[in-house]
Amino acid sequence: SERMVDMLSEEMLTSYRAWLQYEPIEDQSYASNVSAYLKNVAVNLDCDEIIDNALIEWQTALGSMLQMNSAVDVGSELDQGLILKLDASYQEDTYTIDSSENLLTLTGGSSRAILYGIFHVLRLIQQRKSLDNLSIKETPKNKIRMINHWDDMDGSVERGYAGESFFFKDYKFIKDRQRIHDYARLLSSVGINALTINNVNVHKIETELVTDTYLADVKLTSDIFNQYGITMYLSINYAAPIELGVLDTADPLDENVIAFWEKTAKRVYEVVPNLGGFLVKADSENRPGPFTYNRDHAEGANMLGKALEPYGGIVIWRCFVYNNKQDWRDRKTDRARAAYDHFKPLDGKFNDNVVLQIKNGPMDFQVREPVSPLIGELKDTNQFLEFQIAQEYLGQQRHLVYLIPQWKEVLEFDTYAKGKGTKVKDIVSGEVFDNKIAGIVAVSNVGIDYNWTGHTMAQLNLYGYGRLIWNPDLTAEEIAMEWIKQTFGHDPQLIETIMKMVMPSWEAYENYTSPLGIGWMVNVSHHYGPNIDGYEYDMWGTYHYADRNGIGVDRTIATGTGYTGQYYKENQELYESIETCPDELLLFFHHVPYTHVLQSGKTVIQHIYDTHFKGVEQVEEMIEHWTSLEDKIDQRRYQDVKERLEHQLWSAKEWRDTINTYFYRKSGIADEHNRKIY
Ligand code: GCW
Repeated sequence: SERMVDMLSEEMLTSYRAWLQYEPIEDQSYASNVSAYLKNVAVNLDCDEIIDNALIEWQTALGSMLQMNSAVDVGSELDQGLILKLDASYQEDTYTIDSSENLLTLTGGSSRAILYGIFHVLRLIQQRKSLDNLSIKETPKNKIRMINHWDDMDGSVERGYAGESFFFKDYKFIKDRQRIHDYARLLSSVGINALTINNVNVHKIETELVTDTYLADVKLTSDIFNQYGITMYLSINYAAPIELGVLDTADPLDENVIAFWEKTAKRVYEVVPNLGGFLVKADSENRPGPFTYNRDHAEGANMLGKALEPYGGIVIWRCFVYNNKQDWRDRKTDRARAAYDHFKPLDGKFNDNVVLQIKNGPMDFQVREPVSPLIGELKDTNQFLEFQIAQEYLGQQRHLVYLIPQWKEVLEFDTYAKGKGTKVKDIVSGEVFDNKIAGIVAVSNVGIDYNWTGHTMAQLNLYGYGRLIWNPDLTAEEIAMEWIKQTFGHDPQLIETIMKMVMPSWEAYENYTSPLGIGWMVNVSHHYGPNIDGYEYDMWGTYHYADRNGIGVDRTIATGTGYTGQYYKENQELYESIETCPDELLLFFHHVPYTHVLQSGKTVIQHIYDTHFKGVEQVEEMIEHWTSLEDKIDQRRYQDVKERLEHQLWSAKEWRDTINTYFYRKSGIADEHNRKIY
């Protein structure tokens, strides 16, 4: 039967190849310099499917870039070319690349490390870097580097902005698995080694993923990922015993429930022995959980942990637990407090194979939030940090927003958990508290669109996510630069121009949307476009408290919700005081009059006006930059980005005008520069 990929035109395939373009190398002197290293491959290790895939990648890439056929030999000695070998003393994902006199040696701690090393060399070549005198040693900072899909089996993707699922359609697994295979290549090329394929909101049919109805398909999918060194996990329904009609309770301490999960785990691992484990969203946004039975989350998670233990599986338990029915009159309940309030008291109570998954901020992937205070407070509990590559609140992949700068701020944040310099990146990597299981996960931004991510530029966020969590010390500039060269080529003007577009894009988005850390102000439920009072007057219960006098949420200990008290002293003091609280988070922590003067010297109201005019100008500049590249980019990708930029400009203006007029009319204070405000 015809594969979906075969139906893509050559033009679409260019988009589809993303950063694995392997464009023919035109620079002849570079080509001849590197060729000697590439002519032969000597494989001095036992081959498996991962190594096979690495070699296929190698040959495909070199065929395309250099029109050369790199001959593979098992067990031979070489004086020119690439030697692959394993070193048992290396960590699993560690590899080294050394070169001298036309000999390139790639040594890995495992087959997967060899695959990563192959991609590393190809990345160097795609960037036209020299292969002379290499002495590279790479060990990823994070052991688990994961993607979460929010795909449902009807084919839809919750918060998906790049078309439908390429795993499921009409409650079946899609038979054409080429797409999954190519996805696995993309992910492993940037070091991703784990993923879930189904939504954390597990509905009726998806509950059956752990049953014989679907297990054979789960296995087939898991195998494809395994062949690229990626371990697959499943999101499960906490209420599965009820949902599947087996029991009338899901109480984690009930014997029958325990037996149900033991039996389920046994069967799952019989069919899918390499499954990584389960991901669970419980007691959150109307999902069932242990609270129903007056049990705590440790009791809930540990019950599942025990069931998976015999098979080496792990339970990933999300901390996105909050009361979404907060009444506006109740000024003490604070959604921002919830993760900490629920999970801090349980520190040390979780099994060894349970890990808590914590969103980067206390709310929900807003353009600007402080770092979750729970990170650094769990001293005796495994944890994952959760980002969102899908741009749910950041323009839904219709706006160009480069997310790495935002994530870097999170990773570099000093929690002071063990004194000065206890950064988030060292906590989530497991180093600070010596965790057995540790890492970073993010919500996927891909779908069945021919370019994977809807917006071509959103490919950069997927690429960058992988690179950043492998090595958080890479700069946002380095990552963008690598991606541009591999995706669009080497023209210096092109590189410089795209850099000017992507680097300020997060700031631009923040400028024309919600100011000073207040967040939200989006349309309820679909979360696109401005609606300042959307959530304010909704029963979901997320507030900004703007009135004619002022705006902001008082989260201080002194007069507010006490949220600042969840931070270590240094940060607590920083945020508690209106004098020291950073401008960009002021309204997250304080309720102030519009005339309040920021550290920047501007009043809050003038800041709102200025940033909103500026944000729109920044998008206009992006468009100018992009149109200057028309001759340097293939039409498909050029048009794809151009259309979205034009929409972004329209949307940015809508934001600007909606926000400006709202606050002008609420405050009655005019713009100092007398610009047009409706
Ligand atoms: O960001 C919110 C989304 C929900 C999502 C939830 C979560 C999967 O609006 O769509 O549900 O977070 O993270 O669980």
